[in-house]
Amino acid sequence: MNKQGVWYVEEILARKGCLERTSPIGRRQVLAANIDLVVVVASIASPPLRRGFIDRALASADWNHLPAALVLNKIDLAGNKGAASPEDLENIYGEQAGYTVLKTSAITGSGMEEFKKLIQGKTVALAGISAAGKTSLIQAIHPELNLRIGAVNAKTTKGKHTTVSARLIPLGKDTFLMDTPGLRAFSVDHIPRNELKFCFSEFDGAGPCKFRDCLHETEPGCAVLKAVQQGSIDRKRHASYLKLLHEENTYS
Ligand SMILES: Nc1nc2c(ncn2[C@@H]2O[C@H](COP(=O)(O)OP(=O)(O)OP(=O)(O)O)[C@@H](O)[C@H]2O)c(=O)[nH]1
Ligand SMILES: [Mg+2]
Ligand SMILES: [Zn+2]
Repeated sequence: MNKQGVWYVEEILARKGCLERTSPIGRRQVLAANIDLVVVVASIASPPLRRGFIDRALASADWNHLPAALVLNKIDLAGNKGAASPEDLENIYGEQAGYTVLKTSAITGSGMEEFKKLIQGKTVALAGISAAGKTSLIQAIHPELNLRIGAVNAKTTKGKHTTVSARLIPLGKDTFLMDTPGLRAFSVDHIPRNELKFCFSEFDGAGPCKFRDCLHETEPGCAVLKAVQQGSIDRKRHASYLKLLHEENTYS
């Protein structure tokens, strides 16, 4: 209140933890607000794992200083033809990039105790492409919820976009899980070009580059490029970074 006795807004508090993307029409879009943790859900097969999607979602969370974890779902399909290797992904996203990586199966129940522990006491947004198994994971925790679960199109191996709107589901006293519709695209055009490199946490550990403003592209004396060559930073992660760095208003 000022001296004249008029109320005015002193401060607008920043929304706690927002997950954002750039929408297909080029606007910044809040996918989930007031969350403590983003869990990127990816199925190791059926639909095939999309590394690009994972990297975008993780980068977006990072840019908003939001903790993120990766859940590799459908672990029961490991070893099947075309399935991604959970061990490789644990090494890349866990050991190298420092994220919590869990392996789950909503069908067999494998890894569900770890998943429950991860989300305990938090408000969590699930993000992933259609049919990764987001709703199935919630349903596995609370079978009585009777949520709609879709199938995978046998021909295209794509999901059918079963969940159509975001929904916050209370699980116990202080745990909330936000189920979200499967995303086709996760553009991060809203992240400034020169800040993208901070959204790939393993780049930090590579040591200083010769130039302080190094973009880790082709610069001489780049510690990140050296780490990629030596194998301590995954080549595909670096390729994802370069793709984001060079894309302008393209949505994939
Ligand atoms: N084999 C296997 N299938 C699973 C697993 N989790 C989910 N599924 C199947 O994957 C399909 C899609 O599951 P949903 O839970 O609807 O996927 P979603 O991520 O919520 O999909 P959208 O709502 O479209 O975004 C269903 O046929 C599930 O039965 C799993 O751990 N293993
Ligand atoms: Mg769903
Ligand atoms: Zn560099």
